[in-house]
Amino acid sequence: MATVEINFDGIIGPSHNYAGLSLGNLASSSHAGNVAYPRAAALQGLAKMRHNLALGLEQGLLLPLPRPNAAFLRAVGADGSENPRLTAAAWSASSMWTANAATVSPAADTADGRCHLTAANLVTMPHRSQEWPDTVKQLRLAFADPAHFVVHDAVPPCFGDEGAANHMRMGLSHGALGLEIFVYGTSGGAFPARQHEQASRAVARLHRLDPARTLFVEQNPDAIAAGAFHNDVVAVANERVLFTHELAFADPQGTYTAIRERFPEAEIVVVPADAVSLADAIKSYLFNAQLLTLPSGEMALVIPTEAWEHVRVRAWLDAMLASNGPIRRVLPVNVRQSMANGGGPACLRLRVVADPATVDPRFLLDEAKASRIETVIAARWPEAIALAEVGTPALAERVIAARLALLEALDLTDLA
Ligand code: SUG
Repeated sequence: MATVEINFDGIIGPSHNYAGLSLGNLASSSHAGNVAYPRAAALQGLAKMRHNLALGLEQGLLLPLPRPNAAFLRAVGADGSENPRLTAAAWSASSMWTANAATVSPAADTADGRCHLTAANLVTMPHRSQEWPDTVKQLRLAFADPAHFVVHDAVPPCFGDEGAANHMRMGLSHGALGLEIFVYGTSGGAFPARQHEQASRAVARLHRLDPARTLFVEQNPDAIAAGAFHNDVVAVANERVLFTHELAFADPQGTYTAIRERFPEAEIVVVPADAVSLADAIKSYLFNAQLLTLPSGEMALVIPTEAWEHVRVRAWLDAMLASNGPIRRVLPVNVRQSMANGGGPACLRLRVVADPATVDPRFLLDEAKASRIETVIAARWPEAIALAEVGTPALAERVIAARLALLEALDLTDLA
């Protein structure tokens, strides 16, 4: 099979909860302390994967990381009872947001003609900073073929790196030479700027990208301050199209010009702030969408139902669909459990351009496997988790056994 885009969604783990761990992520803070529904959450995520499969697209999966993370608790000298936030960090199911697992450069862009993946260190948030060693282990299994893939360790923790959430790629097609756009933050007012410019530059060097086809762009500090803790909350690109909020970048016109100079075929769809304010964009997650090329060649935007139901966002989408723009379809999906932690459809997936035959088939999804996963989730994932239960031995036992049952069902006990 030819090179295609494969979206690898993170299966939402059995310890999914609302601990409010992410300063600057307004949904995370505002839902802190709510009861979470891990089973419903994982089934919503699975339904999104099936939705994309049914569109005729290649779909991959990544497994939840081991939680509670005993190694993390040991490393901070805690047994899990002293500090509720440390306990919650060790229990977080945040690896579901695989857009933060790594940055990916397809083979067409790299000097050695292999697809490069660099795990993200996620150092800004303690609960996320512990993900990368297990992420690397998983990526090295999924993308083990050295003729086609290189998996790099995370860049040093002095430079925060949040992976593909701050990386966009444009090109005539997925398999063609692309323009890679890295978006970094310098300040975000009261909120942290999570992506360091030097992390982006290190990843570009490690991936052996052509400097003439690489751009480094500053995120608008006002966007971070308004709650766009990752660039993918305010912009998304796919092939020829960049779909962006007017206030996404520190220098919007300079950014568009730089893109057009390097990629004249670029079509930039800008949503003006007077139609959809930054606050509306962040609340609805309009841009945290999967902009997909369907087998017909048409582009579709997979958005959260929150965006579809938002009056001003809906008005803008209706006008866009009525115009002759490059995005021809809008497809709402329900990922409400993830959304309440600030993770929309785009956060839940890592895009990899590759020939599926070169990927470990255990990480590729089809209907039969989706049914197997569904059975395990329905039987083993806790129905509800209240924050007070996080850290308890009974729940730990349940969460560990649930993940193990999934690994067994997928023949992936190498990750146990
Ligand atoms: O890192 N939320 C995640 C959401 C990640 C979204 N990803 C992208 N935009 N690509 C984060 O802030 C919340 C956890 C909690 O509050 O319990 C959390 O980690």
